Amino acid sequence: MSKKRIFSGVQPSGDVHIGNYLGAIKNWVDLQDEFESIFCIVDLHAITVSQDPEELRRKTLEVAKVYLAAGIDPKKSTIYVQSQVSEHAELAWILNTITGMSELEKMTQFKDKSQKDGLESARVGLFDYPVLMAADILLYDTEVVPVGEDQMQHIELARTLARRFNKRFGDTFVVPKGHLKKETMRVMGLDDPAKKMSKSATSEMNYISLLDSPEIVEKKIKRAVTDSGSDITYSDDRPAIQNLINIYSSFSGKSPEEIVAEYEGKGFGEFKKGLTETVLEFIIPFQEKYSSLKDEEVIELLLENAKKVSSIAKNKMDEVKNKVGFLQ
Ligand code: ATP
Ligand code: LTN
Repeated sequence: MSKKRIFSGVQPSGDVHIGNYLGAIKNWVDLQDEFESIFCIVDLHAITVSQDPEELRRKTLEVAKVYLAAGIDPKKSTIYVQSQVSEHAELAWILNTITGMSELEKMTQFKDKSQKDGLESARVGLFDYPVLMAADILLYDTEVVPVGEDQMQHIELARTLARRFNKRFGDTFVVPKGHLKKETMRVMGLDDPAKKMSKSATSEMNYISLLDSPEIVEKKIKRAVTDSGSDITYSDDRPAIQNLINIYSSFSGKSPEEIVAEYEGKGFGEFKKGLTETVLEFIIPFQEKYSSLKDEEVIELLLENAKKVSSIAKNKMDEVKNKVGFLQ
C-alpha cells in the first residue's frame, strides 16, 4: 500500500524561530518515515506583505537550509520552492471563484495582519492568502497537514473548498486533515506569553531564531518574562513559566512534571540556565550542519525537486481544467 502524503510550508520572511521548529518542522522530521512528504518554501505567500527582492531570495535559500539542517532528509522528503511550480497560482485562481468574501473576512490571521498597518492599506493578496494555501494542499492530494495551531482555520477552509469543488464538479480533491502536536502547537512569545511567538514580531526579544548565536540565545532566555512568585510550577495561571517549561520539555524530551521536580526549591535563575543549555544542545549542532550546506547544491536540489512535483501538480491541474470546462 502506498504511503499517505503530507504537505506543509514555511514562509521565507523573517527569522525561522523555535516556535516554527517545535510547532511544525520538528513534527515533519518525525513524520517523514511514515508519510510521503512534501515540504514547500512558500515565497508566493511571503510577498503578501512587502519584501525586499534580494532579501527574499536570500531567505528562500535560508529556509531550505533550515529544513535540511533540522533533519528533513532529501532522500525521504521533497523540499522545493512554491514559485517554481506555477500550478499553485493557477489553482488558487480557480478556487477563488468558489470562495466567498465572507469566508476570508473571518480569517483571524488576515484580521491581525491587516490591523497592523490599517485595513485600508492591506493588499488583496493578503486577503486571498488562505485560498493560495488551500491550492498548495489540494494540488498534491495531501491527506495530512502538520502545522502550528494558528494555521488550523486555514486548513478548515481548504477542507471546505475541497468538498465544495467535489460536490459541484465531481470527486477531484482529497479532503485534508490538520495535524497538531498538542504541547507545542502554540509556542508563546518570550516577551509576552499572551501572544504567539512570531517572525513578524516587533521586538527580537519575542523569539529565539534558529540562527541566533549562543550568546544571544542566553541573553534572550535571561530576559524572558516570568510570572510573579519565584518557584517553578506548571499551570495555566502561570503562562510565562508554563511556556518556558513546554520549550524545555520539547527540546529535552523530559515531561513537564520531571522538569518541575528537577527544579523544586530552585529559582528562575537556575531554571533558565538549564533551559539555555537544553536549547543550545539542539542549536549548536543544528548551526554546524546549516553552515556545512553549500548554496549551489541546495539551489540545484530545489530545482530538481520543483521539476519532480510539477508533474504531480500538472496532472491535477489537467483534471481540474477538464472538470471546470476549459477547452483542452
Ligand atoms: P508570522 O507570525 O509572521 O505570520 P510565523 O512565525 O507564523 O510568521 P510561518 O512561516 O507563517 O511563520 O509559519 C510556519 C509554521 O510554523 C506554521 O506551521 C505555523 O503554524 C508554525 N508556527 C508559527 N508560529 C508558531 C508558534 N508560535 N508556535 C507553534 N507553531 C508556530
Ligand atoms: N500559511 C502557512 C504557510 C503555508 C502552508 C501551506 C502550511 C503556506 N501554504 C500549505 C501548510 C500547508 C503559515 O505557516 N503561515
